[in-house]
Order: sequence, then structure tokens, then C-alpha cells
Amino acid sequence: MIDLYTWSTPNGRKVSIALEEMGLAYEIHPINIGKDEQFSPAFLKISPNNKIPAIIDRDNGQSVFESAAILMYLGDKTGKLYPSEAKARIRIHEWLMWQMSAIGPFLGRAHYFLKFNEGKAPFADAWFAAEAQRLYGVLDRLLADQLQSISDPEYHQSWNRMAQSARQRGQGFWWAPGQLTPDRAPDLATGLGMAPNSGQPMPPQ
Ligand SMILES: N[C@@H](CCC(=O)N[C@@H](CS)C(=O)NCC(=O)O)C(=O)O
Repeated sequence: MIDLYTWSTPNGRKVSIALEEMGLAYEIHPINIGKDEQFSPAFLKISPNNKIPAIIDRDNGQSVFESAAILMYLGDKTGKLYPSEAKARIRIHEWLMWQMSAIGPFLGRAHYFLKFNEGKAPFADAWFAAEAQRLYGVLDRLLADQLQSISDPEYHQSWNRMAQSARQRGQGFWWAPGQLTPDRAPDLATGLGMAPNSGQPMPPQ
């Protein structure tokens, strides 16, 4: 059983998706970052950088913070989605580090400047907009070259599993709009089913 300390944000969802895909039992402990719950002394003990997500593995008491470290831990624990041979891990590590060092922080800052502070720092606006554009280009090429198409039935099955599991938990932490079909995929691709203001959990369906 995994205790998942999280909130409804992209970094939190990375771990929810992995837990679902790996078929691990888990319990969600919401950390409302809009109410500064990430600064509570109890949470800081497992996530000293005051950010979600973090986990505790009840099987051995191990705590892990940083989403990529959690993904690697869960991959090693289950043997799923994460090969054990060093060579096979190279590509995974490359893109994982790229996500953590580029996509995550740069798109986050682009959002900060362009959505919340537009016009206050024109140099930062222009720089982060250009960098976001460049990173999306890199992602586009990766998706075109390497990843399964969004219309792949397997992809939809995994979203359906997540939606079903959210309904069973009745926590409304995931937006569970019912059986997903390929024609609804664009909604998920753009918003991952998130509430318009990310950070606000969707009401239970
Ligand atoms: N590098 C971290 C980033 C985590 C992160 O930025 N978490 C945000 C929500 S997505 C957070 O907890 N923010 C609260 C704060 O900064 O106080 C990871 O990948 O886990």
C-alpha cells in the first residue's frame, strides 16, 4: 500500500498515473497547496522542499519525494514500465531528466509570467514564451517519432481504468467523466481532465 501525498496538478498526476498503470494499491492524502498545507511540519518530514507529490511505501516505511524519483522507485518496486538493465534505462532517464529539468520548470515559469504577470516583465515574457515554444517543438518531434498515437486503443483503456478507479474511490480527485472514447481524447490531451483552475479538485462525478 502506497500513501500518496498530492494535489490536483500535473506533477501530482504523474504519480497517480504510474500507480494506476502499475496496479498498486494506494491511498490519497490531499495536500492543499492553495492553503499552504505543503509547509506543515509533518509534510516537510517527507518532502523537505515543500512540494507535492510525495509517497510513503507502507510495505517498508520508505518515503520518496520528487516525482521522477517516485516514478523510478515505483518502477523498481513493481518491475513495470521501467526495465532493469542499465542500457535499456538510458532513453528513459534522458526523457525523464528532460521533463524534470526543462518541461516542468520552464513551462511552469512561462505560465507564471505569461498568465499571471503578463506585461510586467517583457523580457521574461518573451524569453519564456520562446523557450516554451521550443520545448513543445522537441516534445512534438518525440511524440511523432516514438510514442504511441493518442488514438491508440491501449491509451484509452488506461484512461478508462483511471476513471473507473476514481469513481470507486469516490474522492473526485480525478475527473472521471465516464467511458472515454477516442473522440474525447483531445480534451484529455490538452487538460488531462483537469479543473479549469488547476489545483482545484473536481467535484465527485
Ligand atoms: N520537481 C518537483 C516539482 C514539484 C512541484 O512543483 N510541485 C508543486 C505543485 S505541481 C508544488 O507542490 N508547489 C507548492 C509550492 O511550491 O509551495 C517534482 O517533480 O516533484
